[in-house]
Amino acid sequence: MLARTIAFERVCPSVLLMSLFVLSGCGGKEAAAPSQVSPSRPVALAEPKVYAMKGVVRSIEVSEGLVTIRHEEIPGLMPAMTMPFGVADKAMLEDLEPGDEVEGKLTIGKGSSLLTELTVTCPALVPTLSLSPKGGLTRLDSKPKALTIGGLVPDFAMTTQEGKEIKLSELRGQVIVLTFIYTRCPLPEFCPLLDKKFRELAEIEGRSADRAKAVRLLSISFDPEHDTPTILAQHAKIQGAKPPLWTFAVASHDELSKVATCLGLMYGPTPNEIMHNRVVAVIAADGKLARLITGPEGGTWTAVDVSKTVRSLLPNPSK
Ligand SMILES: [Cu+2]
Repeated sequence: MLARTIAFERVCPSVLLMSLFVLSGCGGKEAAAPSQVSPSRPVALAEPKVYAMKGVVRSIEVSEGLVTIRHEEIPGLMPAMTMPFGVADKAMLEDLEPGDEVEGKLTIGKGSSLLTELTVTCPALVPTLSLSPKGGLTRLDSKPKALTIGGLVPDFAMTTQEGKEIKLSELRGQVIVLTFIYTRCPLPEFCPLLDKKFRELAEIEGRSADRAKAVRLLSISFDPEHDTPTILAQHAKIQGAKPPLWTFAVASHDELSKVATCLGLMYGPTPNEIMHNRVVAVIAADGKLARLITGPEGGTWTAVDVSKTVRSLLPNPSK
């Protein structure tokens, strides 16, 4: 696997060409879900011992010299978990991004532990690079501006699982929870996980008829070459999705480009799959962005929590 020690923003063009290959290795490799975050607990050993560590960066505190990593099992030391690590050289943290897959050496000595030789093996999908729907990466001139909370979500057209052409703006009046998926996704932590969370959300929102009418869950496919309305309808049935509360739809790449950048969505094909990140947007009844879930939170958000956001946007929040 290629190593990266500089941020994507500063990647040279030749590295850009290789990046799609690098990205194709990302996705389903995160360590088993940790149930808790525990502080770094040094183990007293007579002689310092060095362990190889692999994981995904969750957060970085450069001034503290700390990086929180959801790491895989470290044989002989500890099971997979999320925990902060101290680093010898704070400069090592400056170019890290949450979501970066990393490798390093963990030295456990007398009453201390230290992370060294930290390298990025697979960069996080950060929105300074755009994955072209036709394949390959396009470098954007500047980091695209994500829509700020309260900004109007740009309109775009899509076709529902019933084959009906609709525009996002036609759904004004309802609180919309929108995500992007493709039905062939092989990575359990990506589209199948988003489907599962939407299923839970649909179950919560569907408990009262009034609430179900006021809310629309939209799973939009970015794979129009495969995800026809018929395939979406089959997929919806498997998911137990009952439109209109939970509707599947598909949009063309041109239409998706109207919202992808401002919602931080990136997707693009590799030989075996479509690489993409996870984005969930909660849109208020007036069409304005109320909440945007991207980055690592794209995989950790809960239906109960998003449902609270939805409830806060309804005219009668007690419903
Ligand atoms: Cu996927």
